[in-house]
Amino acid sequence: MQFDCGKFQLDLTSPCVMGIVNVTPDSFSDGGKFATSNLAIAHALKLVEEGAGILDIGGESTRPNSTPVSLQEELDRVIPVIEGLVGLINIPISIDTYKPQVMQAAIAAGASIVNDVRALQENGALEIAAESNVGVCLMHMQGKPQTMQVNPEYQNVVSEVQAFLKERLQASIHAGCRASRIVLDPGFGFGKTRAHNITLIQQLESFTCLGQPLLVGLSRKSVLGQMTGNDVDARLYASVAASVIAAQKGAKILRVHDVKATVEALKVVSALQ
Ligand code: 7PM
Repeated sequence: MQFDCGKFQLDLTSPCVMGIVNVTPDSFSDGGKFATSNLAIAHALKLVEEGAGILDIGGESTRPNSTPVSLQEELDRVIPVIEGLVGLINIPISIDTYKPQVMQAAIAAGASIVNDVRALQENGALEIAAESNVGVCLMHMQGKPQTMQVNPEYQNVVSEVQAFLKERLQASIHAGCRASRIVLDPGFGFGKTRAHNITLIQQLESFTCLGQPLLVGLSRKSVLGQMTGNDVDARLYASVAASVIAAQKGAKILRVHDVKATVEALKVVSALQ
């Protein structure tokens, strides 16, 4: 089980932790662009030390319920961080964006993975992914970030999410992305109720029939808040439990905020499996 992303070939025999680096002025400082970039880079280096196998850099445009970020603002946030990190680390950098222009600039700056919550559906995104040799994460989302949590509905959430991912996988391969460059993600919390999220976790193993490595992002998400009653800043233990369960059900990449705790827990999972 190997994931080809740019110059990297990740061995996914044992699960890999993708550390989240949010580059948002409020999440790091109230200072200027330079201070924000430097704090994000310092945080990213800490996640590498803690054992991250991938860093996922995001300028917030993919977050549910967030005020949209302009193209220029997103570029100003993420590109300096990628440029600053690329010479310092030896693991793939992922760009969390759905905007083709951001993908292109990020790849030029040294990103090796495109993590797209819209699964390359924006005009031009498929072509950019195909023309480079980056890895791609295709994620499922129902609806648009602003309204997707209003009243998500499915006849059968598992088969509908799988059918969507299968279609996007085929479209990506048809556009010229080799299958070894593609990972799939059910998109927890993106147009899903608590019951939908739980069903998807319980039946995660059935997604392995799509033949691609699975990426799971449950870290600090509201479904874990609903289960524990905890606010977002107190969901560490719940997040680790969710990553462990996801790994046992076949997830190969765990997208998390808390890298050290997750890496340690997954070492135990690997040793005992
Ligand atoms: C508010 C709510 C802020 C949710 C941020 C989020 C995923 C992702 C995100 C995921 C992939 C977060 C999310 N979630 N990309 N980007 N999979 N591939 O928790 O589950 O970071 S944004």
